[in-house]
Amino acid sequence: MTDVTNAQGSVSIPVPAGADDETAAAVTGLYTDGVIGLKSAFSREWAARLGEDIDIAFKEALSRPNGAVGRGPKRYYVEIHPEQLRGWLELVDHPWARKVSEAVLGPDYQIVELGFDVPGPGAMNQPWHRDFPMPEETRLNKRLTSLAFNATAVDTEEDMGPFEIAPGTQWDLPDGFEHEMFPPKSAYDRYEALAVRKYPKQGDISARSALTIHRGTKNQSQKSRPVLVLGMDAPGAGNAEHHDMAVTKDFYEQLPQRVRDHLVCPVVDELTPITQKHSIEGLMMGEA
Ligand SMILES: O=C(O)CCC(=O)C(=O)O
Ligand SMILES: [Fe+2]
Repeated sequence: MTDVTNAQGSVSIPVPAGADDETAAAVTGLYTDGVIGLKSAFSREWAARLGEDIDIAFKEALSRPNGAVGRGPKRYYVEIHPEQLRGWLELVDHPWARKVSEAVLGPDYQIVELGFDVPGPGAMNQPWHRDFPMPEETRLNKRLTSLAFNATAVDTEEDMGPFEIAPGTQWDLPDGFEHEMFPPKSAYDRYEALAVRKYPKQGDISARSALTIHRGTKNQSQKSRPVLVLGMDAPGAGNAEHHDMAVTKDFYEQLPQRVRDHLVCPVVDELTPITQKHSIEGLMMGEA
């Protein structure tokens, strides 16, 4: 194991024994920067289809009470079921996604969340944040217990309010953080100095620790920038209980066993549209 030293001390990088170069680079990237990417993981057509499916799910969610949660002005988050995306199986079964999940979270990693963010025209800078409080296993033992994969539905352009992330800050202790997720304004200079803006294109995917401090920035264009979020947990990480994802029996039966092995959600006769719970993020980022 190699060690990396950062503001919080030393963190050893748990590259699994016998890992190939791609896996070693991925684990190293997630333990150092806290974010990694794979260009052209899918075709542009795949991403365009993702955009169409998000569009349908977004309209459906906006049509009912609490179908979408506001995460700041003109910015929404919607949680959906796997069957609402034609490309879900290809995404969770992508060799890179499988490899990265297994190397960081172990062979029994769990698929726990599916949703999308839609920052629309007029969306503002979000407060710098992590998506949930740092778990004890991360604080005490410097181990990541979850990952968020992102897939953009559109090519990201400068005026669309790109996603911004501060590499290395997944290890930041939540000193003075509101709700253990939102660093104090006095720390913003540091995050801004570290910040990297991401410009993924259709077909690109990324993986990050949701603890790495990040924000969506101000969308000055007339276009929205829909992005898919796929959440993976190590067993026991506890994020599944915050989500309502489910699959139907028919859908489940058609999945390869290697995908079923990572599904911990209920298998049901009929899907219920997901109602978004009132979240601290919604509150802190300003209701839309
Ligand atoms: O704008 C993005 O890409 C991410 C938004 C985000 O981080 C959030 O809503 O938690
Ligand atoms: Fe976030």
